[in-house]
Amino acid sequence: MTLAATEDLQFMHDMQTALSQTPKSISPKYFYDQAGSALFDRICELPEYYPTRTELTLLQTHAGAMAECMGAHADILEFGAGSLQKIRLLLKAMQQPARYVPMDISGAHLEVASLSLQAEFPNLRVQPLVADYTQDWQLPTALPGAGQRVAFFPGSTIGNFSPAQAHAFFQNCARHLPGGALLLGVDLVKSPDVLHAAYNDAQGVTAAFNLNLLARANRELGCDFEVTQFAHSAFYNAPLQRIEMHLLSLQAQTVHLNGMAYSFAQGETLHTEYSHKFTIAGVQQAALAAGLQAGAYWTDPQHHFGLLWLNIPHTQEH
Ligand code: AVJ
Repeated sequence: MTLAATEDLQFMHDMQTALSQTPKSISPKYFYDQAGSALFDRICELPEYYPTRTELTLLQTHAGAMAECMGAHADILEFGAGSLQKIRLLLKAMQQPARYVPMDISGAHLEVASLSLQAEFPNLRVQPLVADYTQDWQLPTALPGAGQRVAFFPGSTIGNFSPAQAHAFFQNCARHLPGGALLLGVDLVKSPDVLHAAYNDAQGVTAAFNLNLLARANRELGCDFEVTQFAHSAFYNAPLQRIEMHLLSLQAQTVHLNGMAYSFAQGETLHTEYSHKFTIAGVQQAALAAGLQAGAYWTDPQHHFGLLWLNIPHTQEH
């Protein structure tokens, strides 16, 4: 079976599960088909959406210090092959990076990203890895002679995880990267107004991004979502420190998938994303609970975004 077919089956299965549940909920990883990825790129350019440009500025400003933490000949793994812009800033500052392994569920996306990076860094060993970092993963074997293994997880994508999933993710890092480190980008807790605006932009790009999930299900799974009868809903859940995105049914309606009918009551939602917000101390504590040790961190003057260095201890020999 081809990879695309496997991905389709997984989407079909997960959408079926999503529609059968109460409350209805699906993984945000399904936002990122071609149309969704293009919309996400537009989100990153929006005046209200500060995370991307703040993180890029942090990387620009502190790439030297981060490269110093990495040391020479580091073996870099990136979760998601989203933004080559970010890894490029690090690679340029690093001392002879040994290898770059971008990990992504989308093989097509990975290939495009890898080829363009390889062209830019001809001496770098670029080794794409098709895997789902929201599950468990396997790493390629260590490179002989390489330096520290460093995982890079930018964009506050960790905010999509529940606290339990984030814990499992840290544990996987601890297990697979002993003696290495994790460089983690997180969106920080801030004024609810700033957060609300970032997910309810004036141009409606975030709304289009959210609603594209339904259009994608219609295209790929043969669903019959009436896209105009759903509304984008995004709000800050302050006690739980997270933005929640939902698709809100504007009327009572029925959707079909695979010959099965699923009903939505008026006002019922399909939950599509959590985007958790963090404090530096909170991340360090959560990482420590999985055995990772806090190192340096970098934030902007407004404390909108943070990049944290987390050391992974060598496994204890018994
Ligand atoms: C890529 C998951 C970090 O949570 O801010 C942007 C995705 N969702 N606008 C985020 C997103 C709505 C983004 N992450």
